[in-house]
Amino acid sequence: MACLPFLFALSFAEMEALMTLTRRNLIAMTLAAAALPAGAMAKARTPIPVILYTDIGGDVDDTWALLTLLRHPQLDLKLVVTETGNALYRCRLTAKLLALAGRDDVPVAGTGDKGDGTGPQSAWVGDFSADTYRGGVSFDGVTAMIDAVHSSPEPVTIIALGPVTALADALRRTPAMAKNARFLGMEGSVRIGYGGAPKPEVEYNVKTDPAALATVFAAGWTCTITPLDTCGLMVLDGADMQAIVASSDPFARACIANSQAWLPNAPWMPKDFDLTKKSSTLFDVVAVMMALDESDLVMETLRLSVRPDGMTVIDPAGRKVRVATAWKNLPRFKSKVVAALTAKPA
Ligand SMILES: [Ca+2]
Repeated sequence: MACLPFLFALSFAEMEALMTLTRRNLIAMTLAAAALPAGAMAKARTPIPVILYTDIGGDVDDTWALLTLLRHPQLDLKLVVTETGNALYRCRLTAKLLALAGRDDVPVAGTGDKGDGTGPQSAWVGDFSADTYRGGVSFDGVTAMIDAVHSSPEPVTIIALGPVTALADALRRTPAMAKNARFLGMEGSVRIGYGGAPKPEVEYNVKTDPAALATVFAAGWTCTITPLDTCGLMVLDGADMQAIVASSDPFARACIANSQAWLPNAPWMPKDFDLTKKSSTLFDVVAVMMALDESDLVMETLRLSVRPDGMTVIDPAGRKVRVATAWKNLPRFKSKVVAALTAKPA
């Protein structure tokens, strides 16, 4: 308020000039902040406790998402829980990525069938053993998740990157966990389908277990999603992809190496798909980044219901969900992801 007499003394033109200068300063400050390494940004914020809940090892985007998360220390990763069975393989992959990132303190827990330890990214996982992983690998992810939420002094953000069967099990077993957590998921399709298709369609994570997402939506916590409307458009190409391909950063190298291991085992991908020019769709990276930064997205609060066929529909009888329905600035979002994955440690 002390500046008011000074402002009243200014002419309209002078006021306008001052506001232009202030806008420029704000833009400069924003750009400077965006250019800061993740570590420097972390000092400005209190870390957010996070559980990553993922079907990593099926599509490769979960791998990109985990590595993106690990480049943001403002997200304090407490636990990774794998979903949709084949738990030994998914846990070995997760543990190897965490070890690569120097985060082998993070426990990893599988759910569903243990499987034989192999899957689409096995060529990258190699002979990495879950037995010697320092943070520990276990196979009761439901209990691990409940315990991690209950023991956290701060509310936990559960970032869900796959079908939510085990998360729904956890909620049914311990409904009170919703009081100390929020849900942030890559789930559904509201107005746009895969690859920007002009109509919504059934999305894989929801289709796999629609009742589970209905249970998650029925819980007493905040629900936020990136549906296909936004995450389905997240593909790196052009200069963005070249920056990843050319980088010697171990995170960027791991993204490329895992994509190369995975591609021959992803029959839905085009046979001539060229990973030197374009990434696969990085759906899950959007959910991870939203835990910190929604500034590049249009957020709407919509009442949504989950239909038994897996459609997520706007419905006056549905529950309120915060939905990333469109992009404000997808190029800027992509550049943030590229910066995170190519930021060589100082
Ligand atoms: Ca996923």
